[in-house]
Amino acid sequence: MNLHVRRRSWRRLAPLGVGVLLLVPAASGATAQPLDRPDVFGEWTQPFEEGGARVARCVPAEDGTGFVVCKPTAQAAAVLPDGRVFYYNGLESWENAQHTTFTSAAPSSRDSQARVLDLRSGTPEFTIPTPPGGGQPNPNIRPGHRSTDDPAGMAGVPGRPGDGLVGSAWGSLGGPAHDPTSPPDDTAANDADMFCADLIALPDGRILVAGGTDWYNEPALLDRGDGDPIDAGVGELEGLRSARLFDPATDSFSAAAPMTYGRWYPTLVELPDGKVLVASGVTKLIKDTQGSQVRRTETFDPATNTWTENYVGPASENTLPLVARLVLAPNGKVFYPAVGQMWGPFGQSVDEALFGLQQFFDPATKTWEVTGMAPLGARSGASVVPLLMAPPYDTMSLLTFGGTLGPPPGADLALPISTLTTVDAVGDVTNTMTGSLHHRRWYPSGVLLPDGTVLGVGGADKDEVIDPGTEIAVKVPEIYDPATGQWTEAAAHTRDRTYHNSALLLPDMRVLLGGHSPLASHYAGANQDQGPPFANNDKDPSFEVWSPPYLFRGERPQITGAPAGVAYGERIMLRTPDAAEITSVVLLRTPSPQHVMDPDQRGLSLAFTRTGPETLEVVAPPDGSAAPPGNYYLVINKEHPDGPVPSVARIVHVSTQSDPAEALQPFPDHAPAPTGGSATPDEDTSTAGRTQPELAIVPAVALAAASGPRTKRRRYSEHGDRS
Ligand SMILES: [Cu+2]
Repeated sequence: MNLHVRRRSWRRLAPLGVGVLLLVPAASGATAQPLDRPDVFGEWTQPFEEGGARVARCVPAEDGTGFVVCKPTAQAAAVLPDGRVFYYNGLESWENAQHTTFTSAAPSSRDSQARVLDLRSGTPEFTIPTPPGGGQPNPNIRPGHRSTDDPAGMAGVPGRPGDGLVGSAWGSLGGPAHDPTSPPDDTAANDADMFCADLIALPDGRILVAGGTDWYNEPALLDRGDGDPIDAGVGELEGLRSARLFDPATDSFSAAAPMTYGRWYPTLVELPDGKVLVASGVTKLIKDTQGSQVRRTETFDPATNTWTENYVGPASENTLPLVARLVLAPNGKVFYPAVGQMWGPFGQSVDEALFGLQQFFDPATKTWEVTGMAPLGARSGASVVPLLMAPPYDTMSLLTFGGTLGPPPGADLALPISTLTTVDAVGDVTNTMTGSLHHRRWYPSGVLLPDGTVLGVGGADKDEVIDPGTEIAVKVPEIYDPATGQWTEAAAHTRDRTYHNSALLLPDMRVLLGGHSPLASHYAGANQDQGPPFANNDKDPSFEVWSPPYLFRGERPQITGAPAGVAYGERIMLRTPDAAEITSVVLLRTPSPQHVMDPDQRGLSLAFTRTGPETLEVVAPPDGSAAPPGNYYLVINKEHPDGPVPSVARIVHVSTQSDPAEALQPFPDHAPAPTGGSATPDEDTSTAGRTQPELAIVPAVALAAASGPRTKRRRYSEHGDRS
């Protein structure tokens, strides 16, 4: 079968009830074409959400505040060792804000609610963890304290060494350290927000959530929480020192030790020994007077529940943007490719010109080293995805796509630029251009797929933090093929997925797309949907699942035996009735993205030999630099003329320890995409958004129900060309 799709035109039909667009071939085709081509574009499920469409998205709160409580959206998410999905909200309770964001968002905000989504049965099920907000309020709060009680803390200066440029300069002059914040003892409901923390899967499968937000007005002039008719003051988001651990065995949170530095929008990345590095983040976002983000890193040891500050001298400090993209490189050092989120607001730094420098952090020496200026300088809101690595894992290529250019405040318009940055085992770094996106997009998610291609999905055409509401959602995902260096479009998803979207590879090798928590249009309080021509900036708690084209190439291979624990360098035996047809064996780290950043995302193709009609001998990764310890998807790919066909994953634990027990397979072989569930209706009310070209494919059953053709035409050529 040849997947070469010749030039053709398509006609789009009217939306179904929930706004799904349909795609049918033009009547002018010489031969009848299939109505949908999931083997080329993949296929999305209908959106579904907690409680379904029959449960209102927002209901009155029971606490007597007059607030509403809304279903959380997956701003951050992680696949758990049992195959379920942990997620939590962003901008919780902004539906209750009044007036402008800058005066009312902070007192209206509440701690983000977490959920666990279970798709293993094929029907979405949702669980509420204990406590739902994760806990661990700002440890800097003193009882009865008002911000004005500590003017130096409220001013944010001088601070302490490492808090920022000012604190470090002050410390070098010998000045006495002073806490850079003065958080008020206001409502306790928003002192522990996981929003703007980073999350990471520890080697044992627990999820560490470090940092986050304490919301308050500073000064607070009027406060509904104190009985005043309105909120008035100047909003502040204090970066939390707090850290929490989510245990999937009990669906509950517990305290982790707090960090030394408060961090809002930090980055967590796992090191070769299973410890976790934290970098960047800011102590106070809005009235930041430190002149930069936190300049020192800390390392978390899960075995002792302790953070250790990494400081041996000035070379231990660095200036990085918010949510700086970091990745563990083949040389065992942490690489910063000069990508982050440049516009907070106000994530500016006085030395932000240095954000364009590519650098390594060496965990052994605890120092930074610059490798050079990134050719395009600093990039904001782009996605960074390591391509599949091959033995001996001495080279890693990072695909960086989308985003905007320039240090803060950066540009407004997103770009279609894609680059490859290659880092090798001796620390050499090279940068090259690769194929451009078809849709320029800020804030796309990037998902490495088991066939080595990368899904770029979601985002908007502008940096919507600059003027929220003016963005246009990009609903057509794209697939990058490293073999050709080209992107091809995929089937469009239904809902806007702009700021705070998240996309994860599920154990069945489908992609879960969720999250959409944009800022209020023009920072104008709760009235998030201001109607056309501006985008509907309501949050969206729904999910959609994409079945990639490789699931429409016939029977999938099966893993019938795999060890639960894989030790570095060992040879393991896999059982599969498809041994003769297996072309690759891959390991993919279980995902944990937030703010379209997953520093631990990585995939390794493993060397293997066929040792029998139903057995493969597979060579495990050599060490923690190639594969940091933790849970991975183990997947086998079967040969097919149109491209590899992956199995459903076994979840294996990679570390220094073997475990011959049978590895868990959370999803059954040959399971269809999840069915059941529904979502409250939503629509993009931006004028431009409604007229943007779209390509969407839905199952034939929905197609049969369609009526009322629309006549918009669009031409496509050579989709999915793999010849
Ligand atoms: Cu954010």
